[in-house]
Amino acid sequence: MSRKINRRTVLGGAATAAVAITQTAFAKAVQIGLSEKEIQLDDPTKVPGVPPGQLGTRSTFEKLVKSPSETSSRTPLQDLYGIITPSDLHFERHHGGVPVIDPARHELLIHGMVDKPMVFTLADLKRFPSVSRICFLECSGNYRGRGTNEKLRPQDICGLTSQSEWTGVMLSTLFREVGVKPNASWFLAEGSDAAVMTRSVPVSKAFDDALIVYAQNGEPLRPEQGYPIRLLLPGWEGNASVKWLRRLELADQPFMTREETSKYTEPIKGGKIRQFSFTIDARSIITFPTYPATIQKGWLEIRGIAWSGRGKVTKVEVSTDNGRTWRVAEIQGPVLDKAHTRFRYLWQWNGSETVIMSRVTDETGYLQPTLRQLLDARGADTGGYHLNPITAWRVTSSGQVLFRPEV
Ligand SMILES: Nc1nc2c(c(=O)[nH]1)N[C@H]1C(S)=C(S)[C@@H](COP(=O)(O)O)O[C@H]1N2
Ligand SMILES: [Mo]
Repeated sequence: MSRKINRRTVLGGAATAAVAITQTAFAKAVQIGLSEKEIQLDDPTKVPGVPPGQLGTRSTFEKLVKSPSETSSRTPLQDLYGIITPSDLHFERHHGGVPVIDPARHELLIHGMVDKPMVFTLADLKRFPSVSRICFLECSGNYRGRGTNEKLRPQDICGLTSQSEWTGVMLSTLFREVGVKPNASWFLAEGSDAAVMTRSVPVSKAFDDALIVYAQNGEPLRPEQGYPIRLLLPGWEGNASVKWLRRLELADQPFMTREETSKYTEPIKGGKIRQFSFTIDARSIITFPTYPATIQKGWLEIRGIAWSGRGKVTKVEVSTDNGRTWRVAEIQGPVLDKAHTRFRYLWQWNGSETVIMSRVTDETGYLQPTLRQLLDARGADTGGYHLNPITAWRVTSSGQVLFRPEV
């Protein structure tokens, strides 16, 4: 029996010549087990197309998905272009799930060491001067790569970083409104999810570049990103950017919450623990060619992203000989502060087995280290936070690209 189908079979024979095979019908055909190749599409010039709809769709031919676990889901970095992460592909990390919050009843309380404690509704927040900026958000637990698994994609290794254009109000504006006392040096940020996430943040970050955001890539924040409002600390570990924000309390010392004592701290040499390590260190990763790609002999463009929580990316270097020599890659603008930045490097693969990798330097002069250098500096048992090592990919002589696990 032929598995060829057309719009008539998919639409149950009821189709008339005026009905095109819609995305939905096409998706249905894929769902019943037919591959795109087996589906006989109509000549698109011979049938009317689908009329405009209320929402746009992504092509059924594109399989862009996050890879969810119980606690997080990861951005498919290897499948994306440019520097903005589509909102539905922004990574997610929730400690108590995504709450449903009615924006009309949601309020933000700012109190503690302030002249005038105040409660802001969402409408109040939107009346303040609005600011938009593009920056990345990355979980400090964004590393996987030790072990023996070669079948890891960029998404699996470091998919807990995404980038959006965020819109909201500067936290400094609100702090001036309530009159933060001169001796207030820390503030607590509290979320209204089931985890009631709390973190202490230095007041200096508020007067630097912290935002209370209510929009992402031109639309209200997504529920997964903290609808209706979240704290956004550009360049700092994602955990401190408290989602579903409901309360800020000013004090003259940190609050020592669970997330900054038992969690989100790193063991370092000498039996010590590093605490409040907020800044995301510079990192880069090749996103093409990587597992599961297969390449052909000849010219190809090595592509990737680089970023730093300390400012702008100034240089990216690529090695195509397992780190023996490094060549400067081209940086593709825009180069923004604390933002994913694209790089590319034209490479002629001669068909022999090799290892390719990238490393970034940021505007403070910091150079991305190897895992070995990181562990030597911090101690081998430093745990899983703030690991930003150079990531290497093995190209076999048949052109298969595999992750090269760290040793
Ligand atoms: N209220 C609240 N805020 C939170 C979290 C949470 O579970 N609850 N997770 C934190 C962690 S660990 C990270 S990495 C980021 C993830 O943000 P995203 O899900 O928008 O990518 O949000 C942070 N803010
Ligand atoms: Mo996180």
